[in-house]
Amino acid sequence: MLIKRKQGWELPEAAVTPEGRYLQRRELVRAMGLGAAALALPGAAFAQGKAADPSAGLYPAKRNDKYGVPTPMTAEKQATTYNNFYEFGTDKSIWRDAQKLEVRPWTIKVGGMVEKPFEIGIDDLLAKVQLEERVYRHRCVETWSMIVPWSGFPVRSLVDVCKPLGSAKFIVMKTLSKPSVMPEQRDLLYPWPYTEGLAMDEAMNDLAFIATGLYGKPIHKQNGAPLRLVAPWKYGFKNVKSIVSVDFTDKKPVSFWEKLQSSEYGFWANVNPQVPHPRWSQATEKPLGSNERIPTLLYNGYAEFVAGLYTDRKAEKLFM
Ligand SMILES: Nc1nc2c(c(=O)[nH]1)N[C@H]1C(S)=C(S)[C@@H](COP(=O)(O)O)O[C@H]1N2
Ligand SMILES: [Mo]
Repeated sequence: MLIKRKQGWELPEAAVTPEGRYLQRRELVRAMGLGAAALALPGAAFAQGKAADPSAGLYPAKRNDKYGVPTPMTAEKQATTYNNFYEFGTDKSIWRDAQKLEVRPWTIKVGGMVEKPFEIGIDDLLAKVQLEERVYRHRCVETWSMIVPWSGFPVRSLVDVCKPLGSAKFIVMKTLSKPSVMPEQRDLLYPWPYTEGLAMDEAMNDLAFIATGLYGKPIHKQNGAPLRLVAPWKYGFKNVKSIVSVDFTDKKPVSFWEKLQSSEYGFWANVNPQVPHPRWSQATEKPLGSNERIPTLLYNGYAEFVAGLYTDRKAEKLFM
């Protein structure tokens, strides 16, 4: 069921902006002599860092607990200050630098094997889908893990908006290319832009999710604003951040890490504690903020929902 909800920018401004900032902005706008007309352009003001996220009013979304609510939840501070986002740097402390990413305006280009290629703005996309919150496990191939509340919508809803041809077999998503803001993109040893994909039956599985929010708010830039993939039964690197293109194809795509090092990272990348990485064991993991390692679960604990996707793919390297 599709429900047209009010966009952030349709709400009275005071409802989405902390009062202090609301007043400040009014003063600022008045000082600039722009008056009421400028107040009607929160998207532009947001792009200049002067307004709340225009989608802020959509969060928090109602929680869907159909796939469980794993515990303990990782602290927001941990999940938003320990990140992998190589475009901004190869260590885990890129969160400050990632604030330079401008997430409005933000356009997603849809192409490949679709009825008709098109572009859609993030806020128009948000108006077409039903947002919900899901608490998912996340398991990085490096063996750290977390449990966080994403808000967003099933990948299937994105597919419905895109209208792929029946002959499409894979969905491919790419991160923004913008070396002026993402300095590591100048390092040509990496196959930028960051690219990931899912087989269509994986994409249509209800567990596959597009996150646009985190901890009941618009998703943080360091976590992949304004939209990122979340496939919780796979290693974290599948979860491509800050998506600007969605393509459909009948050829298996080669993803970023696979292109870089195919002996260590593959396309399927399903979590399996019994299949070690060539350089380390995958048997256990360290939750962010904890000092103890815990056992890693097959398909990261989601086998009952996704194992069936792979019964006819036994010949493939499903776990790397
Ligand atoms: N564009 C892009 N997406 C990315 C990455 C990246 O470096 N660039 N890192 C991946 C990896 S390895 C992980 S574990 C997760 C980390 O997500 P988080 O920082 O929100 O925890 O993002 C994934 N998506
Ligand atoms: Mo990762």
